[in-house]
Amino acid sequence: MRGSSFLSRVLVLTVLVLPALSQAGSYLRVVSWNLRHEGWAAEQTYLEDAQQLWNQFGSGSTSNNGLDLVFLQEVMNAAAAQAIAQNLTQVSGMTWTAAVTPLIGRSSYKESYAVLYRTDTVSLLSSTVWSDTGDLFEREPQVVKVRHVPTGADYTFLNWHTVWGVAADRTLEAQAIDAVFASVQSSSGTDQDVILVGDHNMACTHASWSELKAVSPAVTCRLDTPTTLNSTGGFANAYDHFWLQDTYVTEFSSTGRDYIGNTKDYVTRLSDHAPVWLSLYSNSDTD
Ligand SMILES: [Ca+2]
Ligand SMILES: [Ca+2]
Ligand SMILES: [Ca+2]
Repeated sequence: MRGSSFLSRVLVLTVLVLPALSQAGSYLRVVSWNLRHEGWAAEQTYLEDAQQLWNQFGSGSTSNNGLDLVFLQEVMNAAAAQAIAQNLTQVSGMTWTAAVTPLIGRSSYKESYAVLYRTDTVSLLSSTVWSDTGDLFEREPQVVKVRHVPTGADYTFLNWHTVWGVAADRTLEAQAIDAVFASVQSSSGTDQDVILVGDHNMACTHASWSELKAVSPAVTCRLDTPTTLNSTGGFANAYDHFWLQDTYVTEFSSTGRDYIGNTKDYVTRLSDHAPVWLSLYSNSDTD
């Protein structure tokens, strides 16, 4: 009796102590994706969109399933984003929810942005739209503040779909986004981690980004790989990026283009952009 009582006390102590000792770090797994006029009649493959997101996170076919946070561009109505969140809940077995911006654009053609997140691993602190004084942007960015629940780390994302227009229009927007980045960065006394995501319609090696790169501390492009698909399923242009300040975003772990099983089928039915992924590792909220 005494022996088993001692043993059970040891077991109880072990169970109580282990969680306190573990202090495990955790990855926040992020995807950004231009879905191609999502919600229009030809673009309603919501279950397959959710399967692509959940099953193909990471650059290889054997990557582990799962992700936590998704930024979408070219959302044509709120119901489309909500439908993808519902299908993510079904595919993953975790609860997903969405926050969708109003439609944004200068003409009758407008798009929304959306953020989708797992409620068990991500707290949405705010979702707003940048106040575009002077109308510098066709689609001013969505500003999203989140907290990674397992570690408490906070991040601020700018979700942005740059104008298409002509090359000069894109250059003007690229040369204006540095002020948005710097303003959002300096407006928070508690979170330093600003990450610009989205479809930027220009390679990040283009000279038009020099002002963004010159923000202090320096902003660097952490993904430079072809992400758009031509009609035969070949990768074409490196338009989708993650921009961040290495000085602050020490949580950066890795990034890449999501694996796509059949690019011809994918470009025909799902999108002309691959999803791109970002992993952020933290133990706690540090800045
Ligand atoms: Ca932070
Ligand atoms: Ca940080
Ligand atoms: Ca689509």
